[in-house]
Parts: sequence; structure tokens; C-alpha cells
Amino acid sequence: HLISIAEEARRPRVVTPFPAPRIMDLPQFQGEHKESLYWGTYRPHVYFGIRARTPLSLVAGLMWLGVKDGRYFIRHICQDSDDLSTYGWTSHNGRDFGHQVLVDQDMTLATSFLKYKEDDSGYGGDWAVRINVQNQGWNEEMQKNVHLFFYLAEEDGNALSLGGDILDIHENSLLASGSRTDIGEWQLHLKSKADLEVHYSGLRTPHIHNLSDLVQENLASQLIRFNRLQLPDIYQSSSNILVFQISGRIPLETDIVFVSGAGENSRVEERISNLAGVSLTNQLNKKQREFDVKFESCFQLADKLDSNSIHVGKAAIGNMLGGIGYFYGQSKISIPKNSNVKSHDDFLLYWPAELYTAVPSRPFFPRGFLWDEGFHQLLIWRWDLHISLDIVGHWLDLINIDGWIPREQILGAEALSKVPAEFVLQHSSNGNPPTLFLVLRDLVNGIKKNKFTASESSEIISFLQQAFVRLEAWFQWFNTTQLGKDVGSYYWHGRDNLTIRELNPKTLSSGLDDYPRASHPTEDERHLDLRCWMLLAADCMNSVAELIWKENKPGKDYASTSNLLSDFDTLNQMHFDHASGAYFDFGNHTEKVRLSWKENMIGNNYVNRELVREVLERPELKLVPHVGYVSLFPFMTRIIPSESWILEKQLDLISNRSILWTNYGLRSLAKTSSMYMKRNTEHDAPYWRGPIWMNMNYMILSSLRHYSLENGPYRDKARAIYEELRDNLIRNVVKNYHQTGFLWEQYDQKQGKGKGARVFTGWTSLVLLIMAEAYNEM
Ligand code: 6A9
Repeated sequence: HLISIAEEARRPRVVTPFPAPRIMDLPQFQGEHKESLYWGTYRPHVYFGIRARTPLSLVAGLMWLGVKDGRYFIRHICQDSDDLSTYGWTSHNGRDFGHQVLVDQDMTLATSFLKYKEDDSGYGGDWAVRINVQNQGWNEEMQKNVHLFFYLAEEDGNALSLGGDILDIHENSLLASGSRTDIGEWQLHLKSKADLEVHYSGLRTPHIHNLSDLVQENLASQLIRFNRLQLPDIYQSSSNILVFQISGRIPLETDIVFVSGAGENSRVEERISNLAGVSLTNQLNKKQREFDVKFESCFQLADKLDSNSIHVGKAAIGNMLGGIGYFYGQSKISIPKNSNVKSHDDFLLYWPAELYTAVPSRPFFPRGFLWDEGFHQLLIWRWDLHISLDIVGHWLDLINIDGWIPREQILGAEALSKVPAEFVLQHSSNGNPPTLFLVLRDLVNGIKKNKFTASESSEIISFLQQAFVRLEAWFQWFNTTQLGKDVGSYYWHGRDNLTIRELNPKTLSSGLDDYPRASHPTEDERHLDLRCWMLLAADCMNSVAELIWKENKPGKDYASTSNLLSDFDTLNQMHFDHASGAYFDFGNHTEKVRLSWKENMIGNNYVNRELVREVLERPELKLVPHVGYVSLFPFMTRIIPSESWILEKQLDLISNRSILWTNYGLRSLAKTSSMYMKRNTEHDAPYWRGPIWMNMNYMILSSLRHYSLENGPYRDKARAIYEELRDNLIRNVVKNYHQTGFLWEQYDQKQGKGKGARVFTGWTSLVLLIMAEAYNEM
């Protein structure tokens, strides 16, 4: 015991957990709640995968052979290069049902997931997967057959037993069995009416994150030796991975059933037949109907929108919920400067942690991102409050003793395998907008407006009571480390003031990466967006404290911070530019910068050339004149009084076509900005310098709606702009979805075309809230 205390004391602060009871230890997250969320489609980076919410799980997944130009390819991990014409969850309830459609060339696969708990089931219940394969009948012979691979892998290395006579699946449906301490004995069965051929491979390896390679190697060696496209039917002793190849003629349908607690007298036969065939069809249909009913009762689109839009709305919530993952591992943290930490590596390991979270994009960013998550939860809490609290609780439990939460969560080998090395380390000096306050604010307001049942309200309150010290620490982290020079000023610390290659040094912490700021980062900077995030945070802290402590509020006086930051005159003195009527950052700045090629010579010899920044004028302390999303933060935070002429100015900036307005949504940066659509370096294309992003459009739209409901001279103007912006956003996302099969990371401001990562079902899914006119409260 003494040794562990000594070890604790030696732990560098940055990797020391915040010393308070964990939120996830609250009773409301135990028992039935926890069990009900045990199994799920929590592996968003694969096309179809199942695991349990436990660090070392039994995991399951699907691969298939895609055919293109007469060649076979393994499909497994979501990747753009597979060129699927569409894929995603058309419905998913986040708990026990989901339906996904994937189109790979000629072939359409549908994967359905159903979970079911019976008295005899083990912990977490049983589940079934239905895989249906159709094709459009292109005539090539190789496209008439399909090869599916369904696998099970034990992360903790337990051996898996092979079922009976696998090669005769019609007589024997048992594929595999095993036993785990969490769920007891379990069995996996294959049920199908189709004429199937089944082969298998049992392997032992600790590295389960490159299963695609394993299968590929196995297939290739068989192909070379026997000219057969089938797994070798070999079982290595104590295999912890079992892969089943299921081949057949298209159209084909097969059910795979997993039962836990499969000891004697547990009615295994009966439970299996309940989860297969006609009975499964009936249950899936019932769940589908329930999903549709819940969708309508949550979002009420039937009278508002056409079926094309509603279809996209369902895909938005389906993918948001179907994309939820469970991760376990340790973040790698860069060693803080000015610390005397000694380490053999160039990083420190965060404590081992679990994270249950939605993800921005299954193929590109299948992991947790802090500020994305706040936006995700705006959708999720409206669908399932308990899932939402569980996710926010996991995030807040990641806070360290200094009140810092790592921005990007890369936990475990599977998550790590998706991230290029230079992006892995997290820097403890960097923040990210505290968007979780957006959700908490909605919840607090929801209680005040009686949106929740009594038991939901009391769960939210006990959640907030437990979370409070963590929220305080988080607030304090921002309120100390990100302070600016003047009272009420803040800036995103960590911008690079030595770089010579960037046109404008990036501000990754802000989430708006290359959005232009002061040309020369200094301590004199004032970042408008951060100031407004701090107002949101202070105001939210204040209302949380009021709600949960009634009298005798402990802790800080958040009301005074909130009053200071919402003071209109101070805001205007620090950030308002009378000439343009816009709000700006402040800092050491010149507009006269450009990138130009520089030839590097050694003596008289030309070595190479590089693009470097030239500064043609001495920077000065002043407002930084870029109109764009940052300029609209005071509008988004509703600091501007509804009768102020400044409000009209903001409405003008928004609706002006030569500034921010397009037919597809609002540009991130004004067409008139000197940085509009400029590259930041030779390799960095413009990102937040023009394209349309849904999260900011959602916030702006929320405020337009707000001002259209408040009394004041600009009410009608706000309403007209609101209606049109909403129509534009919906129309464009829906059109892109139907044309391309996907939701996109951003939309091009010239033609409205989806850009960046496709299958970006994170904050782009906010389009559903826009359809439903469900906005965030301030
Ligand atoms: C790169 C490369 C396969 C960038 O949605 C997540 C974040 C946002 O939080 C942020 O505001 N995206 C936005 O500007 C994408 C983040 C990519 C960073 C890691 C790894 C992986 O390539």
C-alpha cells in the first residue's frame, strides 16, 4: 500500500486522474442500465462489428469479398478506397436494434442487428445478426457468388472452441462456443435456408487489429496451393480467433445467433430458433416500426417535410447512434514543457480508461473528439437521455487533476491503427471548445421547462451533483490557462509563433484549425470565440449550481463571470469594429502576408525550394479584420440585445451574398476576407476558410430563430433569413445524400457539393435537428 502511494506521488500531474468519485460509478449507471448497454455495434471503424462494453471483450465482425475488375478485395475496415457507393445505418436505436445497407459494386448487403434478453440468458443477453445479400444481376460469373467471413475474437486471449461438424452446417448449426466470466457459457450458431458452404480457420494471435491481413494471407496461401478460394479448415490449438467463411449463391440470407448463459437447461435450442428465421423477421419488423414511431415522436417531421428529407433524417440519427463506439486504452500525452518528468519515451501514458462515445466519421475519424461530442449529444439526448448521460459521464471522467481533457481520444490498438504517427500525441497545453456545456444547458433548461419525467430529472440532478467538481475543474482550467492580458479576455494558447511556413499559424485548439487569426501570435491576443465559449461555460455553471444546490451554493461565483462576459459594452470595446459592423479577434496583425517560393542554396548549389511566408509590413496591435464564423460568436451567444442596431448589422453580414451567404448555407469565411480559400502551406488546402460546416450553421440558425421570436425591430428580418437558411441547408444536404449516398464533412460554398471526409455522420447529422427545428438554448 505504501509503495502504491509513493508511486502515485511520482506520477506526473498531467497523467494523474482528477481526485474525485467517478461519474460512471453513480448507481444510475450500474445494474439494469449497464447491462442493457452491454453488447452493441460498438466498433464503428468496421463495416459491421459487435463487442461488449468491457475492456477485454469477445468481439465479432463481418468481412466479405468485393469484386472489382475481375479481382477480389477484402472488405472489413471502413475505408474510402473500397469505394462503396453507399453504406450506413438507415435505422438504429442505440440499444437493441439497427439496420444497415451497404452497396459494393453490383452487390447490396444488408446487416441487421437485434439484441434480446431472456430469463435464461447470461449477462447482457443474446443477439442476432441477419446478413442479406442481393445483386443487380451484372452477368459475370464471379459476381453470382458471395463469400462472407464472420469472425469471433477474444481480446483477453481465451481459447474459442469450434462447433461440431462445421462443414455440414445444415445438420449442425453450432459454429463456436466458449465461456467467459462475464456472460457464462456461450454459443454461436448459423441458421440459413440457403445452400451454403462453410469453411473456417482458427488462429492464435494477440493482435486482433489486423484481422483483414490474417484472412487475406490464409486465403492467398490456399489459392496458391490448391487454387481454391476457401479457408483451410484448420484449427490451431487454443485459437482465440475463429473465422467462418460462408459462401453461397446470391441472393442469400443468413442469420447468426449468439446466446449467452448457455449452460444446461437454458433452453438454448428454443432461444436460437427465436432469434432466427421467421421469428427474427418478425422481431426485426417490430423493432423497425418502433424506430419509425419513436423517430416521429421525437422529431415530428411528418407534417413538415417530404419523404426524401425524412429518409435523410433517419439516416442521420441512425448513423449517429450506430456509430457509437466503446474504446479502452491509454492516450499518449506529450511531455509538458518545463516539467522535470523523466521518461524513456517521448510521451507519457494517460491512465487506462474506457470511453463510450459517438464518432465524427467511421472511415476517417472513428474515435472520440471532445468538441465534436458536445454537438453529437444535442441529437442524442433528445433520442435517449440515458445514452447521452452515459457518454458525457465517460468524457468527464477523463479529466486530469489539472482540469484538462485530452481533445482527441485514441484508445486501444484498433483506434491507434487509424491515426498517422504525427497526430497521436495529445498536448496538455491545448484545449478544445467546451461544447459539453451546450448539452448540460439543454438538460438544465429541459428540467425547468418540464421536458423530463420526474425520474429523468432526478437522474440529471444526481449526475450534475457528481459531475460538479469536475466541471469546476474544467472551467478553471480554461479560466486560468487560456486567460488573456485584459480582464475578460481569453485566447487559445499554443499557436506557433516561430513558424515560417504557415500563411497564418493554425489554432487547432479552437476546433476551427486554419480559420485566420492574428498574423503574429502573442500574449496580447483576444479570441472572440473563446470569450463566448467562456460565457456559455460560466452561465451554464451558474445555472447548474442554482439547480443542484438551491441555497448555499458552494464554490465560485459564476454569475459574476457570466455578467462580465455578457456585458455588451465591454464586448464592444474589446471586439467590435464600427466601420464594418462586425466582431473580430484582436492581436498583433498585418494583412500584408503571402506565401512565396524560396530557393535553398548551399554555396552555389540549388538544394530545394520551399514555400515560406513573407511579411511585407510590420504587424500592429489591432482588430483582425476577417469576417466569418468567429465574427458571429456574439450573435450565436445572444449577447446582442434584440433592439440594437448591431443586431441588424449581424443580420446583414449573414444575408449578404458577397460576404457569408450562399444557397447552401453560410460560408466559414467571408468572400471578402484576404484569407478566403487560401492555402495555409504547400500541403494544407483551405479548410475553415470558405466551406460550409453544419455545426456552426446550426448555432447561427438557433440564434436566428431566437431573434425571430424575441420582440424587437429586426424580428421579421431575422425570421426571413432563418427560413431561407434553414431551407438551403436542408435542401443541399438532402440533395447531396441522394446523389452521393453520404453525409459529408463540409459542403463546398460554390456549388454546395459535399467535401472532405465522406460518411461524416458526426455533426453534419445536426441537419436532423434543423429539420425538426430543435435548437440549442442559451
Ligand atoms: C487527423 C488523420 C485518416 C477537424 O471532426 C474531428 C475534427 C474536428 O474536431 C475539428 O474541428 N476534424 C476539425 O477541424 C477532423 C480531425 C482530424 C485530425 C486528425 C488524423 C487521419 O486520417
